[in-house]
Amino acid sequence: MTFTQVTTTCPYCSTGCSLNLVIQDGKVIGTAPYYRSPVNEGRICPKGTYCHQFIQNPDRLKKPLIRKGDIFYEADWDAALDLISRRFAAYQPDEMAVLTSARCSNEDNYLAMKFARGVLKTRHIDHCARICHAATMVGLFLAFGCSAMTNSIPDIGESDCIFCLGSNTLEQHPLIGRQIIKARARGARLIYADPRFTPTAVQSDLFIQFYSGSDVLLLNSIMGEIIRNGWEDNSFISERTAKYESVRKVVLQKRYEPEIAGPLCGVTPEIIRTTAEWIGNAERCTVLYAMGITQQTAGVDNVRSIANLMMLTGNMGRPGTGVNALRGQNNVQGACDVGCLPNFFPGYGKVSDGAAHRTLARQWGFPNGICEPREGYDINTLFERLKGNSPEIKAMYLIGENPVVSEPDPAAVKEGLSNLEFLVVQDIFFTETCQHADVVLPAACWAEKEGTQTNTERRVQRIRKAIPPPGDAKPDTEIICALAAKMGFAEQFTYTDTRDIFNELCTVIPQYRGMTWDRVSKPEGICWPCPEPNHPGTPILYTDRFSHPDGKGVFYPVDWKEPSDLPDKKYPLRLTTGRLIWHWQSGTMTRRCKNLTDEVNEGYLEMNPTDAESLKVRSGDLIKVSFRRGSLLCKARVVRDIKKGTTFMPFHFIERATGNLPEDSPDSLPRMSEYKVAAISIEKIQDAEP
Ligand SMILES: Nc1nc2c(c(=O)[nH]1)N[C@H]1C(S)=C(S)[C@@H](COP(=O)(O)OP(=O)(O)OC[C@H]3O[C@@H](n4cnc5c(=O)[nH]c(N)nc54)[C@H](O)[C@@H]3O)O[C@H]1N2
Ligand SMILES: Nc1nc2c(c(=O)[nH]1)N[C@H]1C(S)=C(S)[C@@H](COP(=O)(O)OP(=O)(O)OC[C@H]3O[C@@H](n4cnc5c(=O)[nH]c(N)nc54)[C@H](O)[C@@H]3O)O[C@H]1N2
Ligand code: SF4
Ligand SMILES: [Mo]
Repeated sequence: MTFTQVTTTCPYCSTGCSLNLVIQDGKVIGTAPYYRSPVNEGRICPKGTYCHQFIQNPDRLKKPLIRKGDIFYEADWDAALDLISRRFAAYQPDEMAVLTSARCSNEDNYLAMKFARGVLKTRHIDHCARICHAATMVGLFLAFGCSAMTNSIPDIGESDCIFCLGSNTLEQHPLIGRQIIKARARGARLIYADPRFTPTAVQSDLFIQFYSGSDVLLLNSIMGEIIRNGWEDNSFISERTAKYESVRKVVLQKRYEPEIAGPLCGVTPEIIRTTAEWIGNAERCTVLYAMGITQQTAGVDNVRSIANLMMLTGNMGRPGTGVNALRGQNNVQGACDVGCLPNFFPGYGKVSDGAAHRTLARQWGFPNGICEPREGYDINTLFERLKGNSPEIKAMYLIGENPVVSEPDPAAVKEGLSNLEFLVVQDIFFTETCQHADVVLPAACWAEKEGTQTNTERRVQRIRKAIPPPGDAKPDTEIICALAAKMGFAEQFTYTDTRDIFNELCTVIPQYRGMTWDRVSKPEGICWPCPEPNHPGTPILYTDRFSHPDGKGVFYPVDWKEPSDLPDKKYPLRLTTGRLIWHWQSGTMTRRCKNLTDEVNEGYLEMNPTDAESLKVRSGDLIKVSFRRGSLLCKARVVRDIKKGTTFMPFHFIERATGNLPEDSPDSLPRMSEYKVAAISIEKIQDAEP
């Protein structure tokens, strides 16, 4: 019996662990540790361990499908691509939109972006970063001039004080969680703020169990305490930052004193004082945050408050410090870097900047130019523009996203998709979103193609082909090149191999310019910025200057505002939604992995025993959860780990889709959706089965 092993990067979270796929007789039969990556040093979490199980699932899409009436018929590639090219050619650029995928490689996303802006010439391109870290992109750009995670994963283990809020790191980024454990073993402290007592809370030295939506209140109160005690870093503030006074004034207001702010957050004043003391006196403090911070109306405010706190205490630009906005999907960082955003070109050149536009147009050499130099619509605006009788957007090319499950208002998404005159969906499975398509294209999955992806710490790493794709499925890059060729742009889309695409994207992304395929193929990859061929990469940002032209970090005063959908008499409880360690997003992959579905395979609502008792609900009872915009049925799970008044639902299960959340935030800057704070009511429908 002979086995071979192929080293690759895990397809799930942005930690980007390396692992080996074990192959026998042309099939991937398991995973094995690969010890040489500094990211995970051979360890992987349950999703990584069983990541091979969905690859060979019989449900994989194997042929292009074309809809006639209500039925999808199998077609060959030529017929499918002919149809798509004819249909796309009939629309004006502004009538088309492309959604790309944080699941896909840099090369896939780069080509999808080049196709959108160069072939379709549309401005409308976006992907799920919008509903994930858009608040970070806006907030950290304003504060530091760049929105990326500041330090590296191994660096977190060097911290003395880790302040983790709105990130359930041990479940959602388990191998970053390992760095927390490493740091604690060295004597570091973990302060953890979350409405739920999660597995990350179990590790904490101080647990701040506060109300969802009160982050700015908490952060301002902590900063006020730090300043009152003289724990701020005055030399850092004066040498490296601007506009401090405005923040000082805001956080010293009476309303942020621990005695007043504490009870409003749902914690004691002592907890706030201790937090301030630990952060204010730590030699090296780092912040880890994720969706608990960004997926709120106040997302940008939350992010800017965190930046304020870290500048206030001089915890930037050194080992063990920084603002570490943990990205979500395996390649959401890369999809942003290569320009799959309505406002940025590759490398974050502004779309509306004439010079950036001219440079890209020249580099690509499309004879009839590229999209106009104007921002396109983000994903939320797109779905809005799809409403009604004569929607503005008429055709869409949707690659590797499942918005019917992942957007906050599934009914509106379904309506929008069915309003399209022409929808192409490219996926590895026939998803809930595919049901609305006119053409479905079968893509190869990550184990069936070569490429690179960029993890949360900006580390560009390789994925490698282990087996061929099933049936007629093809890598996303090949599909896009074939379609571009059909539409008359073969010249701009001819590449010898994936390496050739990578070489091109390195020439248009300044931060990647010094990278080569061989360099990123090494076990440690390379963290951007890597501007020149001999540059070693940059694991820590802002060591001597921030990315603003004057090199300064910018403070910004933030006052606390209440979340948009607060509980009232009719909807007395708060709902927050999120994830479980066992499952991935809309579940297309992990719900096809037996070892993971054996753990959990059904949605539920977690509630506190006191709330449950007053509603006469017990674990296992069927309940009706009502939102302002709709309702759903699910089972209750009564757990002590959640704060009274707050409930939690995982969003992985379509049958229990957590949609009907409040619409996107009125804060028009990042257009994030309010996934973390919604008001609900609960009604018992049926007793648990005995
Ligand atoms: N297993 C698994 N891992 C994943 C994913 C997955 O689907 N499954 N998805 C990936 C993706 S795309 C992302 S973006 C990341 C997300 O990673 P996380 O952000 O860590 O995950 P969430 O469960 O969405 O939310 C984190 C925590 O925020 C808390 N929270 C809720 N409301 C508030 C609030 O108002 N304030 C604060 N401070 N906290 C609050 C929740 O209780 C929850 O524990 O995970 C990535 N990793
Ligand atoms: N209620 C609630 N909803 C949420 C969130 C929440 O916390 N609560 N979080 C939000 C966040 S942070 C995110 S990031 C979004 C995620 O939203 P989505 O991106 O829509 O979620 P996924 O399920 O990861 O969808 C990815 C799709 O890509 C397909 N795919 C996988 N590999 C490939 C490939 O190689 N090629 C192609 N073409 N397709 C592939 C998968 O089968 C799947 O259908 O969800 C958001 N929705
Ligand atoms: S921590 Fe993330 S990248 Fe690492 S094995 Fe688990 S899911 Fe994969
Ligand atoms: Mo995400």
